[in-house]
Amino acid sequence: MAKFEYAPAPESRAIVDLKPSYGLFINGEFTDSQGGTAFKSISPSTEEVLAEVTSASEADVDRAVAAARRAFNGAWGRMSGADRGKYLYRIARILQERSREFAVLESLDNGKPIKESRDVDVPLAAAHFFYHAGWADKLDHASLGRNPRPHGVVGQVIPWNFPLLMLSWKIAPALATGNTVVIKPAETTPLTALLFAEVLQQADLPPGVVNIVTGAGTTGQAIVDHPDVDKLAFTGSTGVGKMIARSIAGTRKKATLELGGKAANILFDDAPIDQAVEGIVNGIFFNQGHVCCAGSRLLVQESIADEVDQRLKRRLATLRVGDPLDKNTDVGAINSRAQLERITELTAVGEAEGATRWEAECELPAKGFWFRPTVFTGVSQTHRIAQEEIFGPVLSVLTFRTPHEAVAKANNTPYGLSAGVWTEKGSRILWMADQLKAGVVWANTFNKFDPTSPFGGYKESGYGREGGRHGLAAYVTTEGHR
Ligand code: TAP
Repeated sequence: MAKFEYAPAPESRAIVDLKPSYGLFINGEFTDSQGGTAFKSISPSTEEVLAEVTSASEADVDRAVAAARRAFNGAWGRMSGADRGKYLYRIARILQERSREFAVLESLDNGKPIKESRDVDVPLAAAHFFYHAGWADKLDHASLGRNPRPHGVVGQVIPWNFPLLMLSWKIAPALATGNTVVIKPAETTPLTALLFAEVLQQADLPPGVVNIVTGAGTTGQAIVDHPDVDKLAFTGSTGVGKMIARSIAGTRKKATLELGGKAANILFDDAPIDQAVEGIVNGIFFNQGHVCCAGSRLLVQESIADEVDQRLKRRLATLRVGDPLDKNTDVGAINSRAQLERITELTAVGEAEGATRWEAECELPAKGFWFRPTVFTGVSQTHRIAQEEIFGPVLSVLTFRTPHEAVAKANNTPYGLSAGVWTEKGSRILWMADQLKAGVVWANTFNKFDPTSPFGGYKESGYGREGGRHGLAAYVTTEGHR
């Protein structure tokens, strides 16, 4: 098939005004660290240093928690829900006004294509603030229980795959319910969180309501271990989630954990195949596969396996991999060298274990961290690439004959975050959704997100829900549930 050539269509980065270095955002202002060190945030697509960022020390985390506590005991704690809502609306509108700036910065720091940061991450981040703004004065009517009240100071730790969006998932419900926040963005993607601090200043949010401390795992651990944090919200790997669960066991701290996944995207022989192929591509190659709910295992009914294989590979050959700021780019850079090494290692294991590897033919840029869209066929259930989260643009294909076999294979993983079902038959969709042990089941679509819809996992994918009324519930305590 002839491949169209595209002229480059780069988005200008002039809109982003990066400072050479950033402090910590504590009590409404940027401050220097007390005893912390500095680290560099680089662009994964060019390895260029974007800015120097502070690694917060335990003393810094302590200052941030103290500022959050003062704000909670002060004006914020006494504020009406209607007034809190006004701040959330203001933040949402400023995010919309500055959306291009956020999209460009997110693509620079994370490596994701601008069309994703522009059309998915930033609009959804604003939508989360709009949605939760609406709840702030209606909590008594949200069926959360009698007299819902905030926990107090909330500690939040987020990953690098959707930096601004995960920050919004965390901060918007916390503020709507009247809590105050100390949040740590991931080490490799701190820059949109620091730009968000400017939005908070612009919105005149009272000092200390949101504190942003940058750093690595030790900074996250300091938040988790701080005795004056009432609730924790974490998104990231199952390994770190388990450590957090262990370290708060026996304390009064509440926690929600949103961890990894190994979702099955299940394709029946009556499904519209071209539409399903788009859904498979979106399911695993969206955001370079750095998605906890990615459809990383394709379960395809045996009778159509060859046809799907051909159509899928033909479609993958048209994906454009490269400069994240180019508006034509479909697949951007892998977020870090460490993640690239993990993907490289696991895919080598896939070959060694006997699966057949196929890679899209494409030229990769000379600098930066890149990985070709990859498909493994002949995968069996025991292969590590069928069991472990690769968190990259790699699809493992398995086959099945009957719906029962599909369910058994789909559920045969320690995870349970999401799943997809492709079939024309409505009754089968309902039956499958009932059988699948997954927090979200998409039918004839994949990777759809909305702030009104609760998201979360079963088994090692964590506990608690984010989004919707269920997400609000995690941020309040009600009478009889202290
Ligand atoms: P994690 O290490 O779990 O990172 C998530 C967040 O936790 C980051 O902010 C991280 O800081 C912080 N953190 C690390 N150690 C901590 C500790 N002991 N206490 C408190 N916070 C801590 O994930 P990762 O290393 O970025 O990625 C590793 C694997 O996790 C990936 O390959 C992928 O499989 C999975 N992952 C899953 C998700 C989702 S959404 N489920 C997201 C990202 C990664 P640093 O950034 O500084 O390490």
